[in-house]
Amino acid sequence: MDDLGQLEQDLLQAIADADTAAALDAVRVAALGKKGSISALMKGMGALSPEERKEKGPLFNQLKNRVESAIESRKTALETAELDAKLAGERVDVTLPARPQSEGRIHPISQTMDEALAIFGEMGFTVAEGPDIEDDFHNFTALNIPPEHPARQMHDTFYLPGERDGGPLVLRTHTSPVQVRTMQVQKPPLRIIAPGRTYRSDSDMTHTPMFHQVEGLVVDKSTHMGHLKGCITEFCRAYFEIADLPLRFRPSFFPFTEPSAEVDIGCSRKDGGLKIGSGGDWLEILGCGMVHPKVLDSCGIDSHVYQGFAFGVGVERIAMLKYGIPDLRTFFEADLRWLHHYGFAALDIPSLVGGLSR
Ligand code: 2NL
Repeated sequence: MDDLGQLEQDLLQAIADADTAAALDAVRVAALGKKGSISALMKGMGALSPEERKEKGPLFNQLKNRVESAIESRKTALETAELDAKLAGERVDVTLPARPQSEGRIHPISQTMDEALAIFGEMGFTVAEGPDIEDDFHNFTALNIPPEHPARQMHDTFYLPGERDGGPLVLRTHTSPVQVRTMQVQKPPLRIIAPGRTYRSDSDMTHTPMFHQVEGLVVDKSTHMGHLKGCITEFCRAYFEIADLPLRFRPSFFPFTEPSAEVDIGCSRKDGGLKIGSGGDWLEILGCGMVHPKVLDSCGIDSHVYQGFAFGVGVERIAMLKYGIPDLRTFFEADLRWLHHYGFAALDIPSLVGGLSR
């Protein structure tokens, strides 16, 4: 083999042996760089005779072209191999189980309020809201609970520093003041529901200092007790999901309604257990009545033209009954294990959330 053939063979072997981009570049520099072996051949042409130049020139050029294209294809091969190795290392294993996602829960109080609001919403009620900090007038006086009235003591009120309109500030003891405010600014017909937090200075097995109420108010020219009974009956049957749930309206007393009633639903009590529905036993679940004419007048509604009914439901109580929560105080202990057990999924669409795990 002549020198040129030997040089080509050595270079092609070196190119094939180069296993990194850097090693290949070193071969390129050694052959085609300023001081490279092929560059030296090219430079040496000047010293040749015209005949020799005519013979060797094309050979040198062909050698140079073959080496260049060998380097180019080796470079492509190395880049492809490098990318393949990188992709193999980064491969996503689609068979791995998904990482667990922590999922929040709807608190049973929120769930129960949402359900109640949905039912009253269907009946045409709109939601009204008001401040937790109230004044004496809206919480008591407008509701026919004058100063020194025993109901003020009954309500175990939290009083706050400061006063408004000559009376003390209080944490509202019921959501009725929301309805008072609505009557002051809207003219009948009214059909509102007032959900929210309420406060009484009372704490034992069956009382927490903060609790929730959903109150309702309907005022129109000819609203009567039949409307009250129909509305409450509809609500109880829809909420407890028992179409023939028995109801009983018992005479009672509230300063803000006349007549007043307490409502019992049918249930059965057997060996410590309680089942809502028919069964001959009764369970008190809410209070209601026809709005006292004095309350309408205090709120700027002419009691000679308008009459109405109102009701108040304890949210904790109806939540405990429907969802079998035995202890009132657990609602507000912020125990995540409790919330996981008694809470509700925000998006209860099994096909989209949680997959086969639920
Ligand atoms: C109960 C009793 C009740 C009302 C709330 C009310 C509101 C206005 C006027 C008249 Cl603005 N009444 N609310 C009426 C009767 C009963 O709640 O035991 N709730 C847990």
